[in-house]
Amino acid sequence: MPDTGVSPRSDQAASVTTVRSVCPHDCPSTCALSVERLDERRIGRVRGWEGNDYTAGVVCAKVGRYAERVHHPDRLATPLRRVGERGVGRAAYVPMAWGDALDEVAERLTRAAQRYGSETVWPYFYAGTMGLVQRDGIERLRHVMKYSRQYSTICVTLADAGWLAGAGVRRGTDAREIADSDVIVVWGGNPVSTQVNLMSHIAGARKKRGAKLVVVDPYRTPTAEVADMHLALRPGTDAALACAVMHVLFKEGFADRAYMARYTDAPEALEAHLVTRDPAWAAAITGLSVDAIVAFARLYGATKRSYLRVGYGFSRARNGASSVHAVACLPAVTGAWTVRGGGALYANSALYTLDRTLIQGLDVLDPSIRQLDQSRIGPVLTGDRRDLGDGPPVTALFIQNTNPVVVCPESALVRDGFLRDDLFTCVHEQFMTDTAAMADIVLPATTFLEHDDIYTASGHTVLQVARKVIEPYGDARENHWVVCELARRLGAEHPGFAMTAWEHVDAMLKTSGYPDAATLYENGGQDCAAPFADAHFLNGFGFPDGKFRFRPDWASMGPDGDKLPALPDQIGFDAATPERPFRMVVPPARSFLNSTFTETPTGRGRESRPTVLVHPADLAALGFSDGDLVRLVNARGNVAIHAKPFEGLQRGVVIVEGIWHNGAFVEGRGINTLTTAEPGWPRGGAAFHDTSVAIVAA
Ligand SMILES: Nc1nc2c(c(=O)[nH]1)N[C@H]1C(S)=C(S)[C@@H](COP(=O)(O)OP(=O)(O)OC[C@H]3O[C@@H](n4cnc5c(=O)[nH]c(N)nc54)[C@H](O)[C@@H]3O)O[C@H]1N2
Ligand SMILES: Nc1nc2c(c(=O)[nH]1)N[C@H]1C(S)=C(S)[C@@H](COP(=O)(O)OP(=O)(O)OC[C@H]3O[C@@H](n4cnc5c(=O)[nH]c(N)nc54)[C@H](O)[C@@H]3O)O[C@H]1N2
Ligand code: SF4
Ligand SMILES: [Mo]
Repeated sequence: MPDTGVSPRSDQAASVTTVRSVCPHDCPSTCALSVERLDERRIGRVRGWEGNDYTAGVVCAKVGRYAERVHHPDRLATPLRRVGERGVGRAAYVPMAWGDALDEVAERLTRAAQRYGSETVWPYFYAGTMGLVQRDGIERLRHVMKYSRQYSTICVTLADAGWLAGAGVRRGTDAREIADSDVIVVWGGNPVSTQVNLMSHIAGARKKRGAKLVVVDPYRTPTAEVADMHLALRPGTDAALACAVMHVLFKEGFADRAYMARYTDAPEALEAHLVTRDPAWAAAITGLSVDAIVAFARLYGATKRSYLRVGYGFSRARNGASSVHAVACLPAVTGAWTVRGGGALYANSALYTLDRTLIQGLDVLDPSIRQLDQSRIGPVLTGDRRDLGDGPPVTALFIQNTNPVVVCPESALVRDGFLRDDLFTCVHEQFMTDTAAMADIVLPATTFLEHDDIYTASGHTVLQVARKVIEPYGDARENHWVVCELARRLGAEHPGFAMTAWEHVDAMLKTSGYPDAATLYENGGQDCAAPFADAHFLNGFGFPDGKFRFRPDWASMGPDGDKLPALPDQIGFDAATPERPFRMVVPPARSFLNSTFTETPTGRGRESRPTVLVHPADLAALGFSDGDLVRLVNARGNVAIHAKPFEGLQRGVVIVEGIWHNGAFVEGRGINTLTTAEPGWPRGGAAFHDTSVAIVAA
């Protein structure tokens, strides 16, 4: 019998039901949820839905406690008009009616476009919710109105480029096959913190077959802590490690030459190229020992049942695409792709063949309209001609689903831009974030529990839909409604503005050849997993000749393709210098999701305060002790932060976890003050972990 998605719970009052939903956050897990509905306005506990065999009943602690967020007393309840200074927060605003707020936003966008042309308006969004209707509907408004386009570079651009350079298509071995793996390598990812379900699949393989877990990460993350082998390399040196591992694979007979002859482009050239990339060479670059590199290569090479989980962390440097490509070559050398439990997964996004035309208004996209780089919002708003070209300045922003004042690099520039007197900003948000606090008009947004949507997943293979679980908080409205109401006032015409969110879900599913929305909901989603031979590329990789590329065509991928090596190799990055001797990595915090959950009491409580982890010997050499306030400095600015000794990293490397809001820092400047907005190679992408700093007294 199909699960209707709603069932009474026997151990609670009759009115308490559990309703299925989907976690909307920007996380590869896209968990299938089972939400306790206490009444039409309140939820209780959120659990993983057992009916999805990837989620398998597990969710992270922060979403388990979602009641804290959705019923938070600081949720935005009404539209607000700013009457005080920018950056102050709630005290600077007074409530206003929805109709007045939308009228005013529409009028300001129209006036800006009349003065400077439509490209002066920049609708700006990212992934607060990953639901396709609520996230991407802003694109439809943009394209109809010919507003400046957004090149979305903040997250996956570099990793995508690196993976696609070799494999040609974004899919890989199903994570459920980990049950049959003997070695699992988590490279540049921290699933204990950032995708907890993966850990339950890994735990299963360890228990069942004694599988070994290897983690490659510059510091001892919670995932590295539970691993059998942790390679704590210097940040940005992954390509050197991958090359040396391949050197050993070739030299010690672990390379599968028959596989390579059939499935790869240039095995002989690769082997010849790697002769000089031996473990001693890589040891000098990575800071790892020769023994550790050889031991890892032998462990990896000894079985074809090796599952490589490619994380995002090591792609977030200017050389990140070449690092990802080098690492992705490993299973193509050993032929791990040929067996169950073997191969690699970066993302499964190619499995969902959805027609997004109606939601995104792709039918009216005008490619001659300029495209601005999302991660370069600082330079864009401060008038950098590299970004604006000979086009007009950006004088109006309409923002949904993202918190750029906190999450974007070079945040001092971002802040300067938002403070411009001639800039009109409207932010649609759930909370008074640092970005909302810069807005002229703030609009209150629903959470995923208060609206309908459809969700793809990158870490698993199930396409899911979710319906509203409770009524919206206060006067909060969904993104889709706001986009349609603005369209009406702006005179934007498109059939997509006359449909409900659920109608969009249904229409997209039907035109894409999937079951309709109601059926998908009843069935708890649709598993889009590729057959074994496709998932393992036994029918070829994503190129016309079906061959994995050891020698990628970087030049065809973007304007900076010429900066990348012909065959996997270590190339330059923001190396430490005598003036800035520390390499800084700024990875996610376990209790936050980007800057989301920094508002919840347990999120904040668990993470305590912004902290820089420094090797004890470095801390002592600098003359500081545990808990001292220090200053991290580079050419982009400085950040005062408390220091903590930490042994789980190399000397010369420092870690600052979490995207704390700026006000959590003693001097109000957040960590992205120090990160660079220089685009990665070959086609952009934010390089958050590509930073060198000095540490001085605060
Ligand atoms: N709890 C929590 N979960 C999250 C998020 C969060 O903020 N908090 N963010 C979500 C988002 S948007 C994303 S994109 C994913 C990110 O998920 P992940 O795939 O985990 O990627 P990152 O978080 O960028 O980085 C993970 C690890 O990469 C390491 N790393 C940094 N530089 C290097 C390097 O040069 N080499 C190697 N080998 N490792 C390096 C970092 O130390 C970190 O431990 O997680 C999502 N899930
Ligand atoms: N230092 C450092 N900076 C980083 C990273 C890092 O690792 N280190 N990671 C980078 C990465 S990978 C990413 S993806 C970006 C993420 O950056 P963002 O996409 O900005 O992610 P969040 O900070 O979670 O902000 C999302 C906002 O959307 C709001 N929101 C959620 N749902 C809805 C909705 O339905 N409607 C509306 N209107 N709003 C909604 C939330 O309240 C939240 O404030 O950050 C990047 N910045
Ligand atoms: S692990 Fe990721 S997808 Fe799952 S509930 Fe937590 S944030 Fe959501
Ligand atoms: Mo991300």
